[in-house]
This record gives sequence, C-alpha cells and structure tokens, in this order.
Amino acid sequence: MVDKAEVVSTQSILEHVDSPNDLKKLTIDELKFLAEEVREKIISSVSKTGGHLGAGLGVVELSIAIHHVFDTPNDKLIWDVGHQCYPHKILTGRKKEIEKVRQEDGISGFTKRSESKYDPFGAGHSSTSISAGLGMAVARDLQCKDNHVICVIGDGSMSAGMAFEAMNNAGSQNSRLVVILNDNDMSIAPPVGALSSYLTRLISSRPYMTLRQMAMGVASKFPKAVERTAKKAEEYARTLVAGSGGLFEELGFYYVGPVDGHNLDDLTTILGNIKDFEDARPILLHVVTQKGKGYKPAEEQPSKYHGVGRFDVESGEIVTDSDANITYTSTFSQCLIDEAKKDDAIVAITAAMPSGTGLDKFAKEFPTRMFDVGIAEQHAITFAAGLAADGVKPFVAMYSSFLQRAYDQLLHDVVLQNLPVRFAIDRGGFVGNDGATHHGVFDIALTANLPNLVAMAPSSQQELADMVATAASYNDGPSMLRYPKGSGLTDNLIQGRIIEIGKGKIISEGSKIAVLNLGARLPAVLTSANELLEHGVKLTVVDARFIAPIDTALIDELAKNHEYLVVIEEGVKCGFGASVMQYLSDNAYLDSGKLKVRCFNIEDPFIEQASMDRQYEMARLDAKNITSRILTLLNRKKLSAVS
Ligand SMILES: Cc1ncc(C[n+]2csc(CCOP(=O)(O)OP(=O)(O)O)c2C)c(N)n1
Repeated sequence: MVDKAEVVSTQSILEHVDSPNDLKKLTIDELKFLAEEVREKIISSVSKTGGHLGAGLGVVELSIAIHHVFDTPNDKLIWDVGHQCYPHKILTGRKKEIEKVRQEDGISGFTKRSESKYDPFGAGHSSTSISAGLGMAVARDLQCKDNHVICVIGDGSMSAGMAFEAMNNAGSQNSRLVVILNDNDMSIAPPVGALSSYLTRLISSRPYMTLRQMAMGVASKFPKAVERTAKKAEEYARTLVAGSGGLFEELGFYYVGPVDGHNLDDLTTILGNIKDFEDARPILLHVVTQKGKGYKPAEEQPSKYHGVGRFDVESGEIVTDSDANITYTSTFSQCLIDEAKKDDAIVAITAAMPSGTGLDKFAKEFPTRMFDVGIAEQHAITFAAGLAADGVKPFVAMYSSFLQRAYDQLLHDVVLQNLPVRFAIDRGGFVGNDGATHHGVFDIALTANLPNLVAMAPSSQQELADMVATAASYNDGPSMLRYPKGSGLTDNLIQGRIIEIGKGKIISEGSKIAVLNLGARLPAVLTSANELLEHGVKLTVVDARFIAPIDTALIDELAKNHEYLVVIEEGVKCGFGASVMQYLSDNAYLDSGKLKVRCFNIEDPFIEQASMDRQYEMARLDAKNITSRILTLLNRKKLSAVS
C-alpha cells in the first residue's frame, strides 16, 4: 500500500467525510485509508459501548464502495438485520453519534427509518432485505422513477425462508434490483445447511472475478448487448455463474462473482458496472468477506465478537458482569441437560442461536440430539411438530421476539394439533440495548389465549428449573417457558421439581390489596411490598406462574378477600391481565363494584435502547413506580397504621 502522506494532505480523511457525497471526491487510495480510519472508529466506539462488532468490521470496504459508487439516499441501500451498519452510519453523517451507539441517549444499533434518510428500511430481525428491496424497486417502477435499490444480505440470513420467497418473487418480477450477498462463511455461529455448502463450493470452484472480466463490464455486456447479440450476452451471463446448478440463476438472477469484498479497486469497478446495468432483472453480486476483518481477536473468534460487551482494545478482553454465568439462559441450559440425561427422547432445536439460547452446552453433551436449523424459526417449529408427532420430545429454544415470526407454525402446526412440543422462549420482556426490535413483550398476549398450550413464566431461576422439569414431564400437549434476559433470584438453586399445572403460589398474605404477579418482575414487587409496609399497606403477593391455564381457584380467593387486585406482567396489554379480567367479568366479580382491578403492564412496547433497568423504569414497572402507583390507587400518600 502507498504511504498515506503521499496520498493525502490531511491527517484524517474521516474528519472530512460528513456524507456520502464527500466520498465521491476521493481516490481509491484515499478510500483505502478511510477504511482504516472507519475500522479504528468502530473498534474504539464498540469497546466503550458494547455492540455488534464483527459484522461491521467485515463490510467496511463494501460500505465505502457502495456509497462511493451509488447515489444514496436517492438510491436505496438496505442492510439485512442491520447489525453490520456501523460503517454505514459513520459514512452517513453519524460518526459522532456512533460513539453512543445502543445507549439511552444515543443512536440505534440497527438501521432505523426515523433516524436517518440514509436508512430507507428499519431492521433487527433477519432476512427481510430482499422483500423490502423488491417492494421499493416495484414502487420505483410504478412511479416511473430511476433510482437503484441495493440490498446487502449475509450468507446466514440468506438461508431463511423469507429470503428465498423474495428471490423467487424477484426472479419473475422484471424489476431492476441489486442484491449483494455478503458471504463471510459465518452466521453468529458457523453457518449450517445445504446453502452454506453450496456457497463454499461456489467460491472454491472458481477464482475471484478478474479485473479484465470487470472491465468488460456487466452492464456493457448485458443491457445493450442483450438487444444486439442476445445469445452472446446470455452465454456471458452463464460464464459468470460458477459451480454446477447455478442456483441464483435458476431463480432468475444474474449472478456476478465471487468478488473479494475487501478489495476496493475491484468493488468500485464491479459496482460501477452494476450501476450501469439497465436490464429489468435482479442481479446478485457475490462478495466474499471476513467477519471481524482488521481486529485480530474478532477475526480469530468471530462468534465471540459477533456481539460484545465493553472490551479492552489491546487485549480483546470482554468486560462481563460478575453474575454473567448464572443467567436464566444458563439455568435453562443446565436443567435441560439434566432432564435429557434421564430421558433419551429429549432433543433440542435452535434457529441459528446456539450460544444465545445456551444450547451450545447441550450440543456438547448430546451432539446427535441437537439441531441447529439455521435462521429458520418457522421451520424450527414445524420440524419440532413433526418430531413430536412421532414420539420425540423436542425443546425449541428461541428468543421471544423471533417467535413472533413463527406464530402460525406455533398455532396451526403445534397448538391446533395438540402436539407436545416444548418452547423455551428466552429474552421475554425488555432486552436493553438492542432496543425495540428485540423486546420480547408480545409473547404473553400472543399465547395467553391459545387453547391446549400450557404457558409458564418463572419468577426466579429456581422456578425456571422447576418449569423445565415440568415441561419435560408434561406430554399431553404443547408447553412453553418464557423467561427474561439476565439473572434473578438465584439463591440455592436446586434441581428442578415438577409443579402442578395451572397452580399459582402465594408468597405473602396481606389484606385489602393483592398483587398477582406474572414472571420476573417479582423481585421488584417484593421490594415494593416492603416499601409499602412503611406506608401502612400490607400486600398479598402471589406468583401467578402460569400464563395459561390461569389459576381460577386462586383468583376466586383473591377476588373474595380483597378490595383491590393489581395484575403485573412484563408484556403488552391484552395479555395475562386481560385473561384475569375476562375471568372476573365472566364470573360476575366486577358487577357490584366492590373489587377494583388494575393491570400494570407495558404500555409502550417500542421503548428505545437503554439499560433494562431504565426501560422498566420508563414502563413504570420498577419497584419505586409500583409503590407509587399502588399508593395512588389506594388514595394513600401518608404513613398510617398497617391495614
Ligand atoms: C429472525 C431472526 N433470527 C435470528 C436473529 C439473530 N441474528 C442476528 S445476526 C444473525 C446472524 C446473521 O448472519 P449473516 O447474515 O451471515 O451476517 P453476519 O453477522 O455473518 O455478517 C442472527 C442469527 C435475527 N436477527 N433475526
């Protein structure tokens, strides 16, 4: 590489880049130095805030090349998942803001329409980019506009059904669309499945595109030549399709590649050619990159540095919380291993999240009983339904927010047929810095009214252990455990004990006012109960344990013996509280007006990135707010005798 001093007169190129327009003026050598600075900026920022590291480092050159060649924001650039968008944010006027990425007063860690005109589509969940891009391409055509639409999707995200549904549609839509497949041969974990093997064969069966091939030009060969010498152009297109089968070509795409995704000379040349491509057809550019590129620890351990907490740049050491090893996730993982040791029929399924769900440990113990199906939540659930239909006991572990994608599979394939699939739904409630796209706040409302489903929400890690044992033993239909991120009430964790289906638990008995709490807000409720004692209020506190079926006998008791009933849950309205209200209303408890009922739940499910504690505070579900809301309800502001 040439010496920086010979190329640039300024110490920092990035300092002078405030928008993609500033990239247009830079030479390729200057762009290369810019890439170094962007990398440094990402590493130093993420080391202080935590966040997604490896994916962004892998697309620094690609981000620069796209913004150098295309005319964003007029040309629409869509990043799949959005976790790799840090270089894009730095280049599109957010280089200062990146220092507060994922912080309460900072910017999102994903692309977001409300954040910037350079983010034409918000993301967080994977494999949506081609569908959204095709929509924008067709909208452009309908409105006779002439902008480009570029989607960048990783090889992991490409494995999802939705990406294939979109390609299937795009291939027959006659719309100009650029899909860039960013192939780093990694998902969060190593990628799985036949597509991954196909891509590996594709890359190894031919060298990177040569500059000569690029100079010949995709555009000059296709659109004009198509008219003149259609056959020749078609042949040329075929020579660009490597390996046998030409999967992408069969789906109706022009395939171009593979291209070295870190070589700015090549990237800018080929993207320039693609920009001139006029044919009303989708084109797939296959770029090969390295996840974590430019930061040794992330290159060497791409899974570990996919998403990180704060870390020391020199050593790469990640700062972990002291109790990080005993989370709800690790309790689930350990208890499932314990159950699987006793019962050979138990298997585990993840949709590309072995470490996030704790199933990586299960895989070590039982390699043949663990299935990573790729980013394919819908398939994961129906696959589990098939297993359960033939005598196997599947535990499907996934994050609450990703379960949303597979609601029909849950309902139609499992619940309707009453198949004993066990769901371990992690990250229920607020999730902190990932923000609104990743909160698990809809699951209670989505499952509370499903017949057949036994749905549990532990208030502590011991309760979770008990519920894993209960789900393992319950074979009469589907069951679900739903638990939060992080840890809570872990004292003296003992092996799981089977609990009675549909039975809640009285924690403390008071009078006049009862709190029926569902899930992991219980520690906050108990703190509040103590605070309220000082105000002369003694709460009855009940751990509901079950989203469904609800404990009607217990609710009868609470309704008969109290004037006030407060239902607390870490989910949106129309969830567990609504089930309780429905029961009370159906059974005439509300007719006389003697019983006053309130539901404290999540009013704004789209609270932005912040710490989990702050999010619960904003939702008024922290101890302090629970106390003051109960005092307001009782119209009690001052200390008085315990009632
Ligand atoms: C529907 C859905 N499931 C799971 C995830 C969690 N997730 C985030 S990034 C990622 C891996 C993506 O791999 P790839 O597309 O290859 O991108 P890379 O990180 O390798 O650049 C996964 C599984 C998600 N965001 N959305």
